[in-house]
Amino acid sequence: MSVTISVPQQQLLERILTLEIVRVTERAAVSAARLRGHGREKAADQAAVDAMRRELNKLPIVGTVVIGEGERDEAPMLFIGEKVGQGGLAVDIALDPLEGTTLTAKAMANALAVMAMAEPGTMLNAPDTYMDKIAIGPGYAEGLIDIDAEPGDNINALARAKGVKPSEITCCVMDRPRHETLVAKLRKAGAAVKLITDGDVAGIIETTDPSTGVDLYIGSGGAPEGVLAAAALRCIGGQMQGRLVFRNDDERARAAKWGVTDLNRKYGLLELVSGDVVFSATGVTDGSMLRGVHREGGFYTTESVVMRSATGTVRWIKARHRIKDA
Ligand code: VTB
Repeated sequence: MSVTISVPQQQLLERILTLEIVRVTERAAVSAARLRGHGREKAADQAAVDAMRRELNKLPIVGTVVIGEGERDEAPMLFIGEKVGQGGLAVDIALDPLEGTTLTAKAMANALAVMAMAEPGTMLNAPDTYMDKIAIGPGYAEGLIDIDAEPGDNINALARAKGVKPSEITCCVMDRPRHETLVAKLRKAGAAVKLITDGDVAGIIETTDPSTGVDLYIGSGGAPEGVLAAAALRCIGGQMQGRLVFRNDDERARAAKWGVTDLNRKYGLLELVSGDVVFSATGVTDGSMLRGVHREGGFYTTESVVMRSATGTVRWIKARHRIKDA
């Protein structure tokens, strides 16, 4: 049931939700972590989906999944359009209960449980296609990098802005044959390239954290993941651009169904996520920014990051959960 609430109450609820949403990603992470290293992508994803849905349904929200596990006919749960929550604040939800199913199945670094909640109608309804993405962390002049510029020009601009040589710039790129030319161009410009097998939400967030050593993210990955990463950057700062990539008419039709009219549009950060947003991620496997789930004595420990765009507050939350309750 939806209730009408006044603006101050709405803000209060949004603040409360900032801490509530971490429970959702924590639970998803703990559930998926039980299947780390077992080679069962689907089972790990399902465990995360079930847990996330259970927790979402406890929140005081009227939530609509706008980025989820897929369309209703292909995803029994957390499908696009699914309503979740107990009733309360109306929010749109973008989620990836297990970002990095393969990373989890192989017990490799950087698998996350991820979710964002935003004002209704303010996140791009990204179809399940690829998206070309480019991102850097905060503190640079707006427009320093551009998805349409030559990779070498972006490297030079970033190196100049940082006051370093291009050889001191590190780019994160997904290790895919489709990126061969891109990687060659980045290296020709003198940059170092850190190749990742999966998980570009983490790859993009890494650009915001100097301790990761990643300065620029570039390349194509999932469009839904692009919106989730944009939600994080809206909170933590940074720049990002994206453009949907269509491989066939079926994908173009999907885009049309979600209201995308200009198929070649270049989306800026504020067009990917325009409204106030809260974002939460919990580590499933150990990663560059978040430790994964560990078993210590009678507890599971989790590490999460929760952020809010309205204030730019970023919280790292370590928690322990009694195993018998988890
Ligand atoms: C992308 C990326 C994700 O899977 O969707 C990728 O955005 C799939 O890409 O972070 P390929 O089709 O090239 O394998 C992830 O890496 C993990 O879900």
